[in-house]
Amino acid sequence: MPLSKLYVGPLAERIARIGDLFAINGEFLYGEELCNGHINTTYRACYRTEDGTEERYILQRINDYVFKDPVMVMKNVEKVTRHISWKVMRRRKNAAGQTLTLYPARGGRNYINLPEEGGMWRCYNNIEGTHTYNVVENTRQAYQAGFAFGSFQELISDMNPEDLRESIPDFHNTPKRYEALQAAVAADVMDRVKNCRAELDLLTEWAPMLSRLVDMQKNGELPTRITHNDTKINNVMLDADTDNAVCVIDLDTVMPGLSLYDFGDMVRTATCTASEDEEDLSKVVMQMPFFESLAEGYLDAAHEFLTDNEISQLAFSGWLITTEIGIRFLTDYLDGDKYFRTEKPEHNLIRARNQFALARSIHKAMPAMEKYIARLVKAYLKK
Ligand code: GN1
Ligand code: MG
Repeated sequence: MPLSKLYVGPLAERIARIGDLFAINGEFLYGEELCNGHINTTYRACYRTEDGTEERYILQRINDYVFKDPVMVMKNVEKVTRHISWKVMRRRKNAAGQTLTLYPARGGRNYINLPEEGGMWRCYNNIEGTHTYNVVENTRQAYQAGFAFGSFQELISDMNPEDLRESIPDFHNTPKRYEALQAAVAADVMDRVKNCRAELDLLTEWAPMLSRLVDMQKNGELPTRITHNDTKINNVMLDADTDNAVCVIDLDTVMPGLSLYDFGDMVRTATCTASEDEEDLSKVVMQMPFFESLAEGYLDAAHEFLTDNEISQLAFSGWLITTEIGIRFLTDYLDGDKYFRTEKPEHNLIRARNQFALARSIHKAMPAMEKYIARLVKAYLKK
């Protein structure tokens, strides 16, 4: 992973201490921090087993500011990973369905609460021979990301959404996200509203479109499914040699939702080659060839179970989720940067501006995107 830092000293000691509580065999060699996500703390620990081979594991602390009920998160993750294992084993093939596996902790659960180490920890297998990309570089990666998340949805499409709980209520409820922004504007605790008038005006203009998907869900026009809800390009592991999709990660937000939330977040992160905090907004553009590959990969895996109504909103979901994440970054900026990890002043404002630029670009391309989807669907019907 590009951003990892290798540590020796107190951090390595900490990692060894936490790793020692899980069902890991062997002698601790080293640990490193993986700095990809905005939320959890993630370490990779390497052990030498008795037969001399090296094995790596992921140790992760669940951020309990973001996830108020970490046990609920773990129950959701357990159900989904076990269901996928069950299905992949029965099919005896790897339909991009290799899954994260939880290792038991001392005391018999798949997690352990360590108040002295900041809270709840869990341990996953490290998916070897793979890598991730923070931004998409070519259309092949876009196809593979679409295929990976489409396959993930297909693998869990026969689970009962009522078996999982909402670990973050209203996570993708865009109108509620907008209400939270308006509350942050009214409170203006950091005196920052003056820095984002243009963004707030833009959102006033867009506000009538924000409730489309939740309204369709309420009216029974879109089915509730179990979805991933955080389908950023860097949450899919690709084979290090071939870039074929191997496994999707970051399962903390698996919960009942709409398939369109997942597709929308892929459009946000797999069709633009600039990162989500790129400040040169001329680079923040949705690129049609990437969208085409992404849609093809996703529908290759998912077209059989998606409904016509879901398919009709694929392009729109890209605009909606990009706008929604922009709203969330802006809200956190106004709240004083409490939710997303920031690395520089105004980082959340920079991210919000970036997302609104991308949303504009998606909005402009929407007719072309819809046309392409229609063409793909027609081709499946002919097969
Ligand atoms: C957070 O932790 P990370 O980077 O995978 C966030 C997502 C946002 C994303 C924006 C639980 O995901 O919803 O889309 O940042 N996750 C949570 O980059 O809020
Ligand atoms: Mg995440």
